Amino acid sequence: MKNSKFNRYTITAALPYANGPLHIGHLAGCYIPSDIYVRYLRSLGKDVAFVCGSDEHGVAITLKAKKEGITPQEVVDRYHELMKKSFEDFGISFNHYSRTSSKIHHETAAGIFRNLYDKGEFLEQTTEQYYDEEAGQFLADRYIEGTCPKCGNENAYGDQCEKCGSSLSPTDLINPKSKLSGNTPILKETKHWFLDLAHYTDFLKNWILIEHEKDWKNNVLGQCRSWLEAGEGLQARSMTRDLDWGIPVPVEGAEGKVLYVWFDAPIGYISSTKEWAAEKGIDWEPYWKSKDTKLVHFIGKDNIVFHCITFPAILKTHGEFILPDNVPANEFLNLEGDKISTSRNWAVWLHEYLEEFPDKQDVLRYVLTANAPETKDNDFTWKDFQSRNNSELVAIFGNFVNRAVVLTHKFFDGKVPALGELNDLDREALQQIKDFPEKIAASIERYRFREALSIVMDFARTGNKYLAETEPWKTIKADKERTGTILNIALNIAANLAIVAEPFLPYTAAKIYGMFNMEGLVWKDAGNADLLVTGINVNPAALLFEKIEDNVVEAQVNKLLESKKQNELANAVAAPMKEIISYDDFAKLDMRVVKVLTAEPMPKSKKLLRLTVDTGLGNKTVLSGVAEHFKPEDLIGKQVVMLINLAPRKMMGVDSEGMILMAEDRDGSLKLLHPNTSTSNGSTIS
Ligand code: B3M
Ligand code: ZN
Repeated sequence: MKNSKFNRYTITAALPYANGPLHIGHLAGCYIPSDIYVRYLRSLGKDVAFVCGSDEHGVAITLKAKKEGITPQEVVDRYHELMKKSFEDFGISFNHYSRTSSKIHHETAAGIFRNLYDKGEFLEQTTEQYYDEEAGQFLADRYIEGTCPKCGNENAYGDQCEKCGSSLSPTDLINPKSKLSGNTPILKETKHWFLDLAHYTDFLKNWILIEHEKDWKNNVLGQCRSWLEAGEGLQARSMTRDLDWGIPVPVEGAEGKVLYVWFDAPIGYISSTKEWAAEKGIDWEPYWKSKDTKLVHFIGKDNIVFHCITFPAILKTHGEFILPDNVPANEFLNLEGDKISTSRNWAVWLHEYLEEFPDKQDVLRYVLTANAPETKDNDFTWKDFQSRNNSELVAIFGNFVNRAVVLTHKFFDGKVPALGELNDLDREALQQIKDFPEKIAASIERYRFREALSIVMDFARTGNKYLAETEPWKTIKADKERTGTILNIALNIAANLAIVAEPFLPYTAAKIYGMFNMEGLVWKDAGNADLLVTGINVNPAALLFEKIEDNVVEAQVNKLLESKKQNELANAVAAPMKEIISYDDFAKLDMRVVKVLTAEPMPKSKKLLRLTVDTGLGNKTVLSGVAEHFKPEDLIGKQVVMLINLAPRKMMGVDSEGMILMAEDRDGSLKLLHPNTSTSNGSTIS
């Protein structure tokens, strides 16, 4: 980046929908990668605007409001604050975090729509759209679900299939169903404003597939290629919706209609920049309009079409804006082998993580980067989290820094010792201090954060190896000066390590800076072996990482499994009804309230309990297959329901003279049926 043609950087991270808390998939998808990149740029001293904000429009919000029985405004107010706080808590260092319900955003988005409208860019078309007659509403985007015509996913949305990434129109869906009523919708005419994307094909092909063929990621190019080269070509897409939540369409004859959320949301990056610049008292325009500004959009793979096709088409038509230099999209992160899902509560929520692992932000940042879904979907597991913490952060990174600092205190009273005569090992270590930062920078600049982080760890390994080979704990006995040289070099490796680790592990870097009293160091200082000058004080070693025990991660896995179970229960369907019977069939059953007098396990049986019950007509013996569900004392003295005229059946040499009736819950557990007040034994049930 030394001879970069750019003087300014506008870095955006996708605006998360304000319809739920943030989870690890969000962090891994775009917020950690963008934060690493931005911290690196800032460390280089670059002029950066890192902007984001809550996406507060669209059906994602109105559906959530309906589900919770609150207003869309209440939904976005609640989650905007929660998300903003989670970002801060994890050190995602936005310059500005805005929201699309803000006035400045409404004005900016409406202004851009109007600009395109005045240029005659929209096709005004009356088409047939799906309409839910029961709800009295058109079904935009996520109000409708059906089968994806491209991949067969049965839960594709009206605007997009999250499984294969295809962008869709509601009428593309096979077997469409309204999310409001579950009904099959009807088609009804309505007027909308369409962006004729076909008209941009040549420009997009040239810009993406030729100009950026070499520097964009393969997963991004691949998706773009499939849209741009698809047989039917790019389709016109409606930029307006029949909804009552969003930015009103700023033209006549559009009452009751709002801008499509994917029209306004990317413009949120611009509004957020405007708001930031206004607060700082600077001009926002160079960040979006100067050719020497590098614009980079960090997103997840389901957002590729909107950032590579639609938004650039809008920016290009408007004419004043720059286009993104890159759109580094990540694939998806799964959790313990299953797709992360808010509605199924299959997620690690950021606010909950921090409750259980306070001060371990960097551990999560580390694991999510080391295992980032950069080129393919990846899986987060708690086992991997534990082992990366224990065998990488603790055993390699933490151990190295700790040894350098502790030995300096032990042998040199906490003062950086002088560098004496050098041997080959020393010279090699000094060379590594020079080389590592450049290698790490090269990977960051190519958006290869996983690779960059693994080189950071190699740097820490180099430090450990150097100490193991030079053995300062041995040399101290005979040669204090030699020991001083070793620790001087080790401390300088640690100081360099802090600088290059800072974009990835900002909290850890701050602790190391604190130990070395070296606030204010930046990337250009890295590569120097004299960051810590002879004689300066090093503070006592601070704890960087600590071991995570098995029971801690097991508890996390159990929490997930429990939530999966609860969710399955909530969604399980009751057993289907048996065939209809006549009253006479029913009247044959003699069911009574009986009292359990004794209960004892049947010898040699795991399942059976032997009960004596008072039926009001005398005592009966019943063998009941409930030993795995109840202990004898759970039953003794209880009134329960029994079928007393069931033909006796011999089991294990004992006649069972009836059957105790119970409810079997959806999870297979058994529940006793009691009369709700005390009832005479032998009362009939009919
Ligand atoms: N809110 C979609 C999402 O969270 C959307 C991103 C907008 S970026 C301008 O996947
Ligand atoms: Zn699909």
